[in-house]
Amino acid sequence: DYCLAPVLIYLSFNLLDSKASQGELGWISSPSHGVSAADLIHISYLRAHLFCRVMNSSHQNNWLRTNWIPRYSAQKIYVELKFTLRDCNSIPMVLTCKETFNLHYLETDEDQGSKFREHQFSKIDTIAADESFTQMDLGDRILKLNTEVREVGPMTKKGFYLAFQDVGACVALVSVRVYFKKCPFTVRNLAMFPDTVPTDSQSLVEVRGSCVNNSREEDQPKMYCTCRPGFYKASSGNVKCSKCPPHSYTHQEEAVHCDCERNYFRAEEDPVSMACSRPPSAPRNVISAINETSVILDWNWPADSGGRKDVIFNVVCKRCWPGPRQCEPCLGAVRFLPRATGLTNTTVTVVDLLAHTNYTFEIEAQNRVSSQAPTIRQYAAVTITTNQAAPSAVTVIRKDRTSRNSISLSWMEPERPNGIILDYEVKYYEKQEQETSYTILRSKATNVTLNGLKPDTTYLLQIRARTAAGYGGSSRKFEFETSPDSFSISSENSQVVLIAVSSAVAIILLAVVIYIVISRFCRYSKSKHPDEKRLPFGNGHLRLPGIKTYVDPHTYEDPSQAVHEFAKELEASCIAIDKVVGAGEFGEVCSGRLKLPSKKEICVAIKTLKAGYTEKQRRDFLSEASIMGQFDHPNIIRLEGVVTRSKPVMIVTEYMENGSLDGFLRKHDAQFTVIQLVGMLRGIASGMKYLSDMGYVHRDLAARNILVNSNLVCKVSDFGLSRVLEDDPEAAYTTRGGKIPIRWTAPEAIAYRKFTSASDVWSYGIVLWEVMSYGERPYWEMSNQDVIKAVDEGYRLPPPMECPATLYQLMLDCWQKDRNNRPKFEQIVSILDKLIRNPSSLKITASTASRPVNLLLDRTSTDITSFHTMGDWLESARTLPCKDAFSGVSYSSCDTLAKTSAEDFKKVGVTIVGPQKKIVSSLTTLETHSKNGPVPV
Ligand code: ACK
Repeated sequence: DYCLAPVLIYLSFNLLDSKASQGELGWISSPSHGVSAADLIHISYLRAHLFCRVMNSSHQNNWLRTNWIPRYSAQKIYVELKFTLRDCNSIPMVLTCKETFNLHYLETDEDQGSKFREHQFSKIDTIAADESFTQMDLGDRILKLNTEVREVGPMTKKGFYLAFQDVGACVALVSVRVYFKKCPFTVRNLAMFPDTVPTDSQSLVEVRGSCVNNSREEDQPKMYCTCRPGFYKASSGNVKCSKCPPHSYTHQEEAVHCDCERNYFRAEEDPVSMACSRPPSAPRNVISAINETSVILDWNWPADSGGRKDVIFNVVCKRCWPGPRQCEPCLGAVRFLPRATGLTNTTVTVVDLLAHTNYTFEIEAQNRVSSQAPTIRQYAAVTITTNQAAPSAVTVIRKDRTSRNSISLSWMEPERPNGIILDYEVKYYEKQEQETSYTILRSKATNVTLNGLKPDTTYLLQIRARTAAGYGGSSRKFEFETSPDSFSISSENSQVVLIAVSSAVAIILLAVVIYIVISRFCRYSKSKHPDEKRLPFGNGHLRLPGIKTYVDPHTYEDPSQAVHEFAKELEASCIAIDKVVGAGEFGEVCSGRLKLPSKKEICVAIKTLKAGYTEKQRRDFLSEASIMGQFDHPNIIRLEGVVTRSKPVMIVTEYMENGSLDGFLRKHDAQFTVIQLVGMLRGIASGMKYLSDMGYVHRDLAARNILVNSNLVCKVSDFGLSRVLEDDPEAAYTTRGGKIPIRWTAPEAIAYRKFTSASDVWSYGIVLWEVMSYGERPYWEMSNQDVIKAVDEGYRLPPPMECPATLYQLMLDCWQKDRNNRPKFEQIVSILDKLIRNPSSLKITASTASRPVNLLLDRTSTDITSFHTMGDWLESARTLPCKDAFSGVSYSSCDTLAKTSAEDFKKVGVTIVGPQKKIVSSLTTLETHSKNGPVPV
């Protein structure tokens, strides 16, 4: 038996850690208005005590005193301060400014409460900002983050206070940690070593030990109290030193944490066990898709995210002119959707840009340590030129009729309208008045009659058109005179009369010919079965007796015939366009009013086909109307009609005041009751049931394609054929060449384009998730490839925050790999109906996984993943009666689960809320496991 003499490790023992305290520290300040614990501020990610009275008076003497700190066995204590100190040069017009503050202490045998006398304190040191500070760029202010450690002692009394004296600096004290070091009692190799508190931290302390009973001493047992370089120990207790995490080091012994390597940092809330990280590199491959005066920017995740997952993007817009560095920040009118800063997705839409203007967008990547890094911005830039222009000038103006007091004019639409012409501005004045007084008239039509003119007077007139892009150029000045005679018909006008008469004759002849052709064709059509001119409905859908089936407009030889079969032709004069509400693939989407003869005026949305379209674009555009026109359901957007016989070509639908569901939910984050959300979801499911009954497969069901009206009724929209996906910015090309909105699409549809109502059910599950997370992007910033891979490997989106377990179960059911196991829309409607009737079934929430840091791949982030079998989980939850009751039970649907009330759980012995929730989560997960093998959720 013998004793070795190895090394013992110093551990540091905290006497005070301000950061560890969640609430108020209760420190006192003097004078009381100087600094107080209430002066807590939040700077970037930091919480700090602030004293900054540099503007107040030239003499400052502010104190902040800690509570009484018991000394225990400490002899030497260490005070570690983290603070930021404002650079005096950066503060204009200050009365007083220091870049230091003082650290004091006072030893006492007992707590003196709030009694504070500054002269009793002894100064430990003047604390100045370290040279090697890091900079945090907070807008225009530069604050410097410092860490300083001071050693005090040996101490003799039972406890002590620390105090911070500010004599006119601007300091934010971020944290105060007070600790001492000791090698705790240990038994090693048959020798016992007592608690050893060193009086001096510099040298190794020799610790003498004694042999345990029944062992023999050959040499006196000895150890050394130290902590090896490269290792650290963050907390007290009999645990080993840990190796410094990546990108950190310590050269000193007895380290309580490791310092970050150069250019690596720790965010304030990072644990010391976490690797040091650095700011991300710039985003990559920025691409822009310009649509008139809006642009969609898309980029790739930075090659290096700095070792962190909390990367966000900020977009800076600059308007530029030709020439070097001729850019200035965009004005406030430019809007970013969803926003310009703090983006977690790699895309943003910028709208309301000026037409024909150059812009540069800088996309910057940041993470939580970016603020500590030297101010080098990591960004990628893209320069674009918007391509929408205001309309060109009106060039052709005709005088139709003049009288003594009036004149009637008409003109032609500008050659390049560049959008829908909202109205024309007609400006006129007496020639001899030289524009000092003029009159302005607005006209929606291309003609106007100016009344109240003086007889026999010369007038000048200019016309300009207005679109969403603004006013076009003015026409040249047009001169005309009022006549002394009333109703004199000009020679031009007699030509017009002639042209009108001959046109009328031609139109009548044409109408007669068309009538004969159509009536023959109808007779021919009626002689055949209706289906003979249509293809059977796709996707193996069986025709249900008594239910209309959807007819694919592409099966018509002439698709415009389909439009006229399913959509009502409207007169353009019945439609008044009010404003542009959005941009579609084929042109603007406007709001307006439709007034049909002998009907009430209604609000409508008007989709327009922009000028310069090809025949194919016209067909594709109108195919949406051909599809929509076949549907008649309260949860499907209603088609009012189409305008195809005049330009612009338009599709007119009912107006949905709250726009798209995704944007609507984001705008009203957390503002609805679960019942309201379920009501919306029920509507969508009911609309989808109707579509699937008709044999129509939507293929692009997503919250962005659902519209919401003022009564919160949700309606399915965005119908079309191949173009649906071409149109959708979410759709991406797959390796097989098709364009698919990956995040919303079922695996079999991605893999081999198997689009069915069952794949629509998968998408419905994603919509369900979008609704319950108030418009969160499914799978967040994961790339499409990663989404495909993860879904294929069995990962599924976690439950949104506060999501009722029943709804999460429904999502999981919709995301069954085998499409035959997914519920039908009819079942979904009935499940949701039951939930609405029995709201208590919505009270049990699924495991509240807010956005997990590691997204889907973090198996440990949700408790429901940690148990391979329900038995495992129950074992761990120590709810044995419950285990007995549940083993062998399989919940196959939300339906059954909904009936499992809190009362039922009580019956089997689970009374506390936590495990109850866990059980629900585990069950929903295990159900998925049992069907598909082990599926981590
Ligand atoms: O989110 P939003 O306001 O709602 O922006 C889009 C935009 O047009 C482009 O699609 C809006 N929109 C489309 N159809 C309608 C409609 N029927 N009623 C109201 N807004 C609509 C949509």
